[in-house]
Amino acid sequence: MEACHRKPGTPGVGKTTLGKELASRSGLKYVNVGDLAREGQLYDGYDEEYDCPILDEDRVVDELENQMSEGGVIVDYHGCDFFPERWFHIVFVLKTDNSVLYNRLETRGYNQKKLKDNIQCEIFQVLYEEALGSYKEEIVHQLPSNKPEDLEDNINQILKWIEQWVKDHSS
Ligand code: DAT
Repeated sequence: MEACHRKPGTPGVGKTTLGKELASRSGLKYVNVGDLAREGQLYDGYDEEYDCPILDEDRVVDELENQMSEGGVIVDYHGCDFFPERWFHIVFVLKTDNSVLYNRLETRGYNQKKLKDNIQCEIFQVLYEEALGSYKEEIVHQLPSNKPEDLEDNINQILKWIEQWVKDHSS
């Protein structure tokens, strides 16, 4: 079950797949905020309409603060406006075509309302706008996530970026 983030998110675009694979190939740590919240019960009530617990954003931030200050963490979540801006050097928003996304979510057994809300969210690019509103425009990147080749391309592109970042920041 996914935690609600005030508004519907876009699960199923491939965040976890990309995040985990990237972590294993880069050596960075991977944190799944949904899992973290579930394990620590970092919730603040229950959303009856969306049929899922409501994320306690302040507690999530407190929980992550120490390791985020240390650095080298890949954070996987469908929202980003409640994280401190200083935590991130780069933000990726995955984009999946609606037809592809619909099939993935249907496979997960989402009900019609949840399907519709999630697809709608993708149509309006809510999360991309949220990222642009929360971080400097130049660090926010949209990546296609429709087919396995996209995954491979994205990983290679991000690995290159990490390598460059490390070079630029080593003295
Ligand atoms: P999310 O973490 O965003 O909810 P996921 O990583 O669990 O998404 O992926 C959802 C499903 O889509 C899963 O069955 C794996 C598949 N998938 C992920 N990235 C893909 C890609 N680039 N091409 C094809 N399928 C992909």
